[in-house]
Amino acid sequence: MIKIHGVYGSPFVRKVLVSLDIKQVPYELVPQMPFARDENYQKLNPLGKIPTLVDGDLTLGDSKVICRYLESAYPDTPMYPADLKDRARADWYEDLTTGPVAELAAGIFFQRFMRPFAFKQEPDEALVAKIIDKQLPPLLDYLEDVAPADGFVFGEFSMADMSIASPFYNAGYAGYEVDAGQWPKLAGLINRVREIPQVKAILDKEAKALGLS
Ligand SMILES: N[C@@H](CCC(=O)N[C@@H](CS)C(=O)NCC(=O)O)C(=O)O
Repeated sequence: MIKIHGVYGSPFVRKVLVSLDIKQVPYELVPQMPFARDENYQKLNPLGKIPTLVDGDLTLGDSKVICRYLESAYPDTPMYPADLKDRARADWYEDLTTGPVAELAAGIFFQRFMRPFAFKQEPDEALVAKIIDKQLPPLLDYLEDVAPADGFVFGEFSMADMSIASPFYNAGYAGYEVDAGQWPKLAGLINRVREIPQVKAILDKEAKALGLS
């Protein structure tokens, strides 16, 4: 059975688990905290980051690479659009949002959620303000152009929607919501993705894991 090393609450693990659930592929979630500097885990993933997939003799350590492998291995319920250019667009949106957008959202989550609750430290509000006021808005403007007024980016729900929405659930745990007045289509998309049954199920599990419900 496929093993996913990680924990509920990571925006990157979330994408992978949703993809597996939508494709109805059984898996085992092997608990692995991020930032653990665990030597055994670093043998699986030298970056020490979560998630890591282990499928027999295959070990992969990045959510984008894992999701693309799952798409090739289990194509019957697609998570990426079939059209060549749309597929390239989906890859780009996934790279953008799993990279720079997720890093900024993770900054808010880390400062306002992890520091006070996990490390008993004060958040660096100056850093949070810089992210919210300066660094995120140009990316949100771009995503506002990508997001549809209704439905999903490529019609059917796909990894593009999941990748765009995922970092904002973490920022949400830290009290940050995309301003629906300024970025209405993006805010609407994030809410619609939350209602996908497999996404909702994972979000419910992580709310329990994070002590939020
Ligand atoms: N590009 C990676 C990012 C993974 C990532 O940054 N995961 C975080 C947890 S949410 C992590 O493990 N951080 C620990 C670290 O940076 O050492 C992916 O998409 O899987």
